[in-house]
Amino acid sequence: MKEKILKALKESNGGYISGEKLSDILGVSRTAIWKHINSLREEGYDILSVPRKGYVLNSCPDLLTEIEIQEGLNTKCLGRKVVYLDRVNSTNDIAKDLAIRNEEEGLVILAEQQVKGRGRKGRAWASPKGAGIWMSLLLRPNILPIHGPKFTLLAAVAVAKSIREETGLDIQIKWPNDLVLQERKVCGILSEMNIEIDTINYIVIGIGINVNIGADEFPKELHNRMISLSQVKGEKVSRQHLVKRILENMEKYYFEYIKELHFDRILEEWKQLSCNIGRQVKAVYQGREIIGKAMDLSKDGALIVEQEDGERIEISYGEVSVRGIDQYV
Ligand code: BT5
Repeated sequence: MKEKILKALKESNGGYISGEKLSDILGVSRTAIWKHINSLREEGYDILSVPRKGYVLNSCPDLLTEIEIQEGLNTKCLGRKVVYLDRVNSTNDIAKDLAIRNEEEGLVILAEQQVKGRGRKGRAWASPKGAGIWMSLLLRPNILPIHGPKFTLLAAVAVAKSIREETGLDIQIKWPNDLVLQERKVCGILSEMNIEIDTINYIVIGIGINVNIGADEFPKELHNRMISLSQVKGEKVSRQHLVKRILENMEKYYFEYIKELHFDRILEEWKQLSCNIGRQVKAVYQGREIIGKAMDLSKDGALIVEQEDGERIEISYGEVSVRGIDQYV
């Protein structure tokens, strides 16, 4: 009912709508309407009531509810269903649970806070309440599992592009799954796949973005390694707008890729957004320490590093530190 009232208020486009009319359309008493209006106010909706005129919606809070995300969202699949939760362990875990229960591709999980947000290899991901985007997307691409890792690169391009479009900030991608601003991490992506020999059952793409987090809200030990969009922009950034933009861009790249399995365009965009290419990097790969210059990406998305002796190594998984970032100086 609350959502129906909100929808009616939004549809009246800044005009008044009387309690009587609302109660007629929705078939509940005016007292019930009033109670729901108060509950919406508690969530942060600024709803004015004027005698003999009715209610008018002045402004909406930056919540990531289904109704807010779906408003004006231009996608066919991603975000068709949105599960919005206040506090979860990890949005990826919820998405995986629902995937096993045959939830359809395009499902989006969003939470205000994660208490056990995860990075790769069980590392913790700080996800303070109300100030970030902690989101997981469910995809079911009908392609061979060998192509799975490409979705992390695809997501990195889609998210970086969306952040650039929404904020104008000069965000870059650090291979394979970090987005950085001013050499600090602002976003991480965690893709998890469930496969059989020749089939991908599902991929969950977890995206964590520090949006409106103040420096003092980050864990102390991460202070000098992470940053938020608002810190760099100098003002708050709309989470709603950014989520919608990500879903739209992500869907565009995803459909384009699975239609023809051409990865070249995504790779080209990835390279343009990369902070690795041309820089000194260090990695431990297959038990060997590799130090050299990042030259390029292979057609499958591996990072090609040229060592001092001229030998070129393709790093296809793991971590790569970039000189100047990651305390590698
Ligand atoms: C990642 O792992 O960067 C993937 C992070 C994915 C988070 C999303 S949020 C929604 C979904 N649900 C989840 O539970 N996870 C996903 P990795 O490359 O392993 O980086 C982890 C490292 O980043 C940590 O060890 C910290 O050093 C650092 N870190 C932790 N929280 C951070 C934050 N909020 N911002 C920047 N860096 C952070």
